[in-house]
Amino acid sequence: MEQSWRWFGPDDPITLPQIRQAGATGIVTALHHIPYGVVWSVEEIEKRKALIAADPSLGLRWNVVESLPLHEDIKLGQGPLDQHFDAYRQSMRNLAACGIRTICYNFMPILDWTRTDLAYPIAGGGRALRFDAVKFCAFDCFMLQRPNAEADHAPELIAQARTWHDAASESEKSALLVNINAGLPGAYERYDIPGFRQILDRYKGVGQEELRAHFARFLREIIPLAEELGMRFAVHPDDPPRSLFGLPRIVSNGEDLAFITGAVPSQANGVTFCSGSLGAGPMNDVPALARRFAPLIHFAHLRNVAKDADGSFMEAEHLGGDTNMVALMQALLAEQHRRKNEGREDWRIPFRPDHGHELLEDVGRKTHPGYPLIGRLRGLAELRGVMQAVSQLEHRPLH
Ligand code: DNO
Repeated sequence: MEQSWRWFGPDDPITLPQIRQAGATGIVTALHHIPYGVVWSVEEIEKRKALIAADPSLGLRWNVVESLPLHEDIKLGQGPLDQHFDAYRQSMRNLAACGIRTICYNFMPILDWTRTDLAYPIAGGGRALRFDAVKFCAFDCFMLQRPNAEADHAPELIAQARTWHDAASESEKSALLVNINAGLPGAYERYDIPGFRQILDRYKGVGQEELRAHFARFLREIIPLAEELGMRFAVHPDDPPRSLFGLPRIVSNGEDLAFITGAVPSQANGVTFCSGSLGAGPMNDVPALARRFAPLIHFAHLRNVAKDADGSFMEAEHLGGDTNMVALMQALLAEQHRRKNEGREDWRIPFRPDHGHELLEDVGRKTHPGYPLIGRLRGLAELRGVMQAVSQLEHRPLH
């Protein structure tokens, strides 16, 4: 397994030497300054690559793109689609020309990962990300006032949400809006309430069937070229894996992954196995999903969540929470073993500690929500321990 780390580029307050000290050698990054839909030029890609490799003593390399984002039109199935697909394919050619071949992307409509709290206090003074079903319901029903929103939430939740909303100050409400928007790195698109209503309006008529059809079209447009270029595409699951704002979500469970990987069957059409996103769904047995889709796992995000009965969840310690991380690691190392025995050169699965609690000096530092230094360093260290133990006990190759 290739120990990797998400780096947001030169503006990230976490430096490359710090990442090396955390023990990672793979750098997962993206050209966040380029707006969605615009081609990534060879020059821009080379610039980022050179930055990562500038100090050879660090031994870092750009191993995964996260993400090569899709223009919203592609998800909506509207607008100048041919132009968008051409631009996307050109970025793919340019990345392959620079030797970067593993690409993470998602197919979540409008919002990427969604939380209601970005700094929820944990014991001892640290902070964590949290999704609170009551606050989310309050936002949907009483702040956004989405028509028929009540139909999508349990009556007990709506009652609690009303109480929260009636008691909340203006600043608590605006913080909630900011938090719900926070999962959009990169193009930094942010919506206010009218903006939200407008973009939701554009999705009228796009249900699960339509969104799946748009996804299948995207795959037909890009997977043949990915095969030609020797690239591995890896879709990131929905986070959380449930419908939000009445929008369909189609990368949430085993059935969804089977549809996607079956739509254009190919080694190039694979999965980013995000244990935290999948783990937030009560229907998902995370290690079983890893075993089921193992040959198509091109990249792994490892983290854990602790779920509540009402649909809320907390981001837990990497080895805490509801997912058995040892069983998951066993599945990933077994898959690596299989790849190595096949004689594949690319047998190592890149993974990164996903998210992390803000711990110690992390608190108050302006890092991206979920991406502090010490919390992730701790997560990676714990995962490395599990990896070592499983590989020794089961005689699996490590790296
Ligand atoms: C959250 C991340 C996601 C991921 C995208 C991939 O922390 O894992 O934002 O980068 O969904 O496209």
